[in-house]
Amino acid sequence: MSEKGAIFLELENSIKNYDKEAAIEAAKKALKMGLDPIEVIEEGLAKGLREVGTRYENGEIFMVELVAAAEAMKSAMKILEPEILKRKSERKVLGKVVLGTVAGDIHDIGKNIVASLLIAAGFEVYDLGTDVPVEKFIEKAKEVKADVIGASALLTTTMLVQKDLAEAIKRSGLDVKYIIGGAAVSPQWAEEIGAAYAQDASSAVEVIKNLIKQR
Ligand code: B1M
Repeated sequence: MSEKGAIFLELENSIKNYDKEAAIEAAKKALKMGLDPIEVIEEGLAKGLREVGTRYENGEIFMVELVAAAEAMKSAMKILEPEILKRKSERKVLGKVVLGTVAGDIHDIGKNIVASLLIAAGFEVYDLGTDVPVEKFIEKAKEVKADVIGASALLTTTMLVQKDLAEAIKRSGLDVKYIIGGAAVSPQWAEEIGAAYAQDASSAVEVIKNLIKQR
């Protein structure tokens, strides 16, 4: 196995073993090797976390392990995020994005990656956090004159809030584009509710750039 493959496996295993210290060490090592932090997340940490999610779904582990894996991932993210932001290249603001995880949903790891990549790409990001009610997205978008609203959802139940938000955006008369994402979401769902869609954080940046071009 290549050195790169080995470190990705180390990252993945640190999450599968719920081992925060190992995750931090592996993230530091990956950066020292000069690896792209996004690749480090997607090819290492996130793979481990999704595997832990599957174990949970199959009843092989309990909530306490799921939480421990998420904490290990978040600790490693703290090492990687400054590196992502350092890559901020463009000086002019590309647009304003109001971002959040919808009401009823507290998953924020993926949403935070989207936020970091958008900032690094030159967007002004207003991250409303998690469990964000529809009205709060609308209020903030009005206040900052946002170009784009982005809503993340990881649960099949909270996906429905993305639809409520689509309807609220229409009612508000705001001239704003809308993008959704998160593990529960499919392109078909996005089409059904009239939103743009991105499968991962890197494509979210590209899709949002294109949405802004259409304005
Ligand atoms: Co939760 N959880 N969880 N969980 N959790 C899932 C989502 C689940 C699929 C696990 C499973 O059973 N297999 C399942 C949902 C089932 C369903 O509805 N279909 C589930 C469940 C059931 C639950 C609880 C209900 C469990 C319980 O209490 N019994 C509970 C819900 C709490 C709530 O929100 N109200 C719960 C709680 C938790 C923790 C708190 C323990 C923790 C979250 C910690 C945190 O985020 N701060 C957690 C975790 C970690 C997961 C899994 C394992 C991993 C999620 C993650 O961070 N992935 C997850 C399993 C899975 O997703 N397969 C699971 C890594 C991350 C990088 O990927 O978030 O997909 P992701 O983000 C990607 C893309 O989706 C995209 O870009 C990101 C980067 O590439 N993206 C966007 C994300 N947002 C975007 C927005 C965009 C565009 C792209 O535009 C705006």
